[in-house]
Amino acid sequence: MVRKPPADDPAQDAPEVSAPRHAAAGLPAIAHSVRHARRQMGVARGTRALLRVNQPDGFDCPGCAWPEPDTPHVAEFCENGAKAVAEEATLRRVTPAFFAEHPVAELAGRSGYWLGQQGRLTHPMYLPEGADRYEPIGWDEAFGLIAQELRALDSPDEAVFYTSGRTSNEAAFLYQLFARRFGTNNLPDCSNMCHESSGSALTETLGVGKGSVHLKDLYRADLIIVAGQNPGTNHPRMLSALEKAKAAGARIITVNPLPEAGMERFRNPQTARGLAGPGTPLTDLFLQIRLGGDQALFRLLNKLILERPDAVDTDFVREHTHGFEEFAAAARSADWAETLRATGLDRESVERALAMVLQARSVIVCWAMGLTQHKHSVPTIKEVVNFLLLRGNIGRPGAGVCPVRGHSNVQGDRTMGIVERPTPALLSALEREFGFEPPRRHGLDVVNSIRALRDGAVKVFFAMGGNFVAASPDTAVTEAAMRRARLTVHVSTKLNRSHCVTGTRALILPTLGRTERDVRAAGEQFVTVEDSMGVVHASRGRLRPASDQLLSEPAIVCRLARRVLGDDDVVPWAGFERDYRTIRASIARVIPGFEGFEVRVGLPGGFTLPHAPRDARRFPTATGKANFSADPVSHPVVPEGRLLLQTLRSHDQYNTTIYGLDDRYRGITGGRRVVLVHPDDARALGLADGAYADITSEWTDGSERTAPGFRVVHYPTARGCAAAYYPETNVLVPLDATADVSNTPAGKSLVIRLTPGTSTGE
Ligand SMILES: Nc1nc2c(c(=O)[nH]1)N[C@H]1C(S)=C(S)[C@@H](COP(=O)(O)OP(=O)(O)OC[C@H]3O[C@@H](n4cnc5c(=O)[nH]c(N)nc54)[C@H](O)[C@@H]3O)O[C@H]1N2
Ligand SMILES: Nc1nc2c(c(=O)[nH]1)N[C@H]1C(S)=C(S)[C@@H](COP(=O)(O)OP(=O)(O)OC[C@H]3O[C@@H](n4cnc5c(=O)[nH]c(N)nc54)[C@H](O)[C@@H]3O)O[C@H]1N2
Ligand SMILES: [Mo]
Repeated sequence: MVRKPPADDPAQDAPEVSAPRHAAAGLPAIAHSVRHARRQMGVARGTRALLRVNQPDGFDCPGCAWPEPDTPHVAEFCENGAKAVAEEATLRRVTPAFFAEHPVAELAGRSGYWLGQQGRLTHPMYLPEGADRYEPIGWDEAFGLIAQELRALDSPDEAVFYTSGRTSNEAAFLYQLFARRFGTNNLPDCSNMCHESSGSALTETLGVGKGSVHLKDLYRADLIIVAGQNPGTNHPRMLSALEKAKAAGARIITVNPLPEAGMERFRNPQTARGLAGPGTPLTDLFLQIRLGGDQALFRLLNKLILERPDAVDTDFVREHTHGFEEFAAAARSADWAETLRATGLDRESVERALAMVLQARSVIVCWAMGLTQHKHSVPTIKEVVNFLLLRGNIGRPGAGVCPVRGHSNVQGDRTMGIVERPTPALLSALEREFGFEPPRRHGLDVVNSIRALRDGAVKVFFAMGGNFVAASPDTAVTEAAMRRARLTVHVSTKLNRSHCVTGTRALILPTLGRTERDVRAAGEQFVTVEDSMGVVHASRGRLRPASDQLLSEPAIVCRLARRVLGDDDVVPWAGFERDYRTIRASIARVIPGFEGFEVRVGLPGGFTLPHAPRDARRFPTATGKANFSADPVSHPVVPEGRLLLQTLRSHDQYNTTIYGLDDRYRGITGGRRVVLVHPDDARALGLADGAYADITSEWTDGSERTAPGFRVVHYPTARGCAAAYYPETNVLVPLDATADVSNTPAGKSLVIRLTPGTSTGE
């Protein structure tokens, strides 16, 4: 059962529901930004903070990874960027007195929302063995304790080092260096739960696991397909780019089980027309697909393209690709009836989509979690690549793959070597630069780290940011696994659930956020980040730090490394901590594409990393060509009386950080325990709008998991599909329910049944 939270914890199970909206942003978005900023930061700090977001001399928005335009608007942020900044730059504080007042067991009974609302962490805190609450600890003592536990391990592989995607390039580079110098590749990161499927599919087919388009390509595209993504909430500045693309003549197809307001109509708050007028309609064709139907859809489109010989870019296919015949044979056998069943679409919509595809010279496909978090996500994304290769839509202006990344520096962290299966080239470069032999054994990703913790094979868990316990699948299993660790350490800005579900001993190490001034021995420092389109630029914190006890992430890694490895280590940790230019000098020698880093990052707008398929139609794959694939088509099979559930974000959260209880565009306020179901499906199950239901997921091994007390909302989602918010629904996602190849938790296609229940508050 879900325990009713204490009375001063905002109730999350009394949602009120109104009709979904049909447009995003506009004046209400500005009003919400200002309200959040004032509530958390006050007027002066709030204004100062927001005017520095995404400006050349300011900091990179800690929200999403969408790129900045070359000439940013004075207010180059969005409602949700403003909330991300307010959340970090808040004036509220979690001090040692707070921890003295609240035992860990009590904090564990709190909602994630309440924990986050308490404010910024100010002091290093320690939970000794058997103690019931955290107590303050000095930095030196904290590092000493971690060093002692790490040295006591039988093997370096008994430690894991998790990263969330807000970490700067500099911190990420040092962190992977420390893990490898210590002796392990156990570097799971949030990407394992996010775009890993994209990375796997793109590396195999194109040779580079990243997107191949720039902002200017979007403005040049004839057709943009946005599949499995809700930019109105999660990448709001993308709507400005789509608006600009439309003004230049692009058409947009949206593929989604939900009609998301942001893709319907956009009221650009930076223009008068957007503020006062009706806004710009974005979607020209809405394909309301069933969850997990995308591979079947793209396979059928590919068959239809193949049926028109002049529609295929035969020169491109001949010169640049491999595996065409096998792919074409598979695609030709695609079946209309089967595809319509898998997708829930009608024949006319598919034909309209095809007509738009055939009319478009250049096509871009954008996607996010709706494509990456299914069992068959990797073959799905490979089918998208087939679709683009067929008409030569890779490596020319206005065309390409555009996986839209989540965390603001998740792509940069990977580039810096945060990866559990490093390439031999990376390891050799590290060896050349620092003169030690990095471990070659592959390490653990997120799901395998949980298994290893569960089995007692990992004893120290260290997190550079994030909220591992709440973000990971199978909450009960993950929490039990975490409690088996000897030591859990979190480098964090804000209090979260991972601080309350700990190993035998636990540490919280408070750190500077993106918005804050970072002064080291050599003076004020800046850091760098890489956006979703491979552009690297500087980020300079401008605000006074939340406490004078905070250390930057690079400083934390350097001091820990010195404690563990000694002051005479081959890596110049002390120098790195003093002056981040020395870190960048090493990055320039180790990571391809970073030559001349210090100079180029000083250029306006930074610099773009090389991308062989985009720049030169060169494909560094195993075959040396772009690879077509011929995977079998699959889609989730749902037994009678069951639904497919996706776990997704509300408009008022950042992953596990809950900003508020207002999922404005979907018309849901005052609560988060809701399940959106098509009215006809709900009625067939005997569930009226406003009824309460328990959600039970059914897994192939016969096991079941239940989350009780969700208000049923009749909602215009695709038939047979349902939606509910993450992280509350992570209790329903089995640890073993992962995507093939990428091992990403399959949180977007759970077979569930709904049974009448009661509100958990009752
Ligand atoms: N404000 C805010 N911004 C964020 C985040 C946040 O939590 N809040 N999170 C950040 C992170 S880490 C990430 S990864 C991104 C996430 O960005 P999104 O991927 O946009 O986030 P989700 O809420 O998971 O939404 C998934 C979308 O895909 C659709 N979808 C689900 N399953 C399918 C399917 O099978 N097929 C198709 N075609 N569509 C499907 C859903 O209806 C929904 O519109 O956003 C980043 N930005
Ligand atoms: N069921 C389900 N599960 C999912 C998803 C889903 O769609 N459905 N989405 C998955 C995805 S895409 C992702 S990316 C993961 C997210 O997983 P994580 O990245 O682990 O989770 P976040 O909620 O983003 O982490 C928030 C915490 O990060 C810390 N933090 C914030 N800024 C900083 C900083 O600058 N430095 C440091 N050191 N700490 C900071 C704060 O303490 C805050 O509490 O969740 C995944 N889990
Ligand atoms: Mo993500």
